[in-house]
Amino acid sequence: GVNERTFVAVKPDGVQRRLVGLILNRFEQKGFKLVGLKLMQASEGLLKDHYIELREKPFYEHLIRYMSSGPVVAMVWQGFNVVKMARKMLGETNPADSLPGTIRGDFCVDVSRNVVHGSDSIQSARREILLWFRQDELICWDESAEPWIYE
Ligand code: DAT
Ligand code: MG
Repeated sequence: GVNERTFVAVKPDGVQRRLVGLILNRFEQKGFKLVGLKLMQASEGLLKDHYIELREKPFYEHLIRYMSSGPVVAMVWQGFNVVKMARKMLGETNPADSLPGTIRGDFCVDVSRNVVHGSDSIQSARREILLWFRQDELICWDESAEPWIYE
């Protein structure tokens, strides 16, 4: 429904490469509503928890080091089908498999420098939003454009 939310983060490479505005822009232009946004240096503990499902992977430690190598921009977007749509807008995990027009397809080439994160399911979105944001950091607001975005 329109109350669906997802967690998206611009990774340290995206911040360093000044892609934050552009990534925000894509989600805004699509018609999703921004309900949470912050620049932060993620702790190793937070990142290990965030990527807990990948703890057995050979690239896990490397991934945690990359994700803690600089600030990230954490955001929560709300809208119809936003979890699935955000993943589509990101492209495939490996930028080599990502179509032009997707964020990863347009802005990166290396799987371990893939610029952006997006929750992969409604359950992960719920878990990740709770992990990254306090309740009072999520803002419920009426968007004036809503009748032009939804019938
Ligand atoms: P996604 O970020 O598309 O949800 P994932 O959850 O499988 O992908 O993996 C999390 C991140 O880990 C991914 O964005 C980049 C990194 N990663 C995934 N597979 C990798 C691999 N084979 N080598 C290096 N890093 C990898
Ligand atoms: Mg994932």
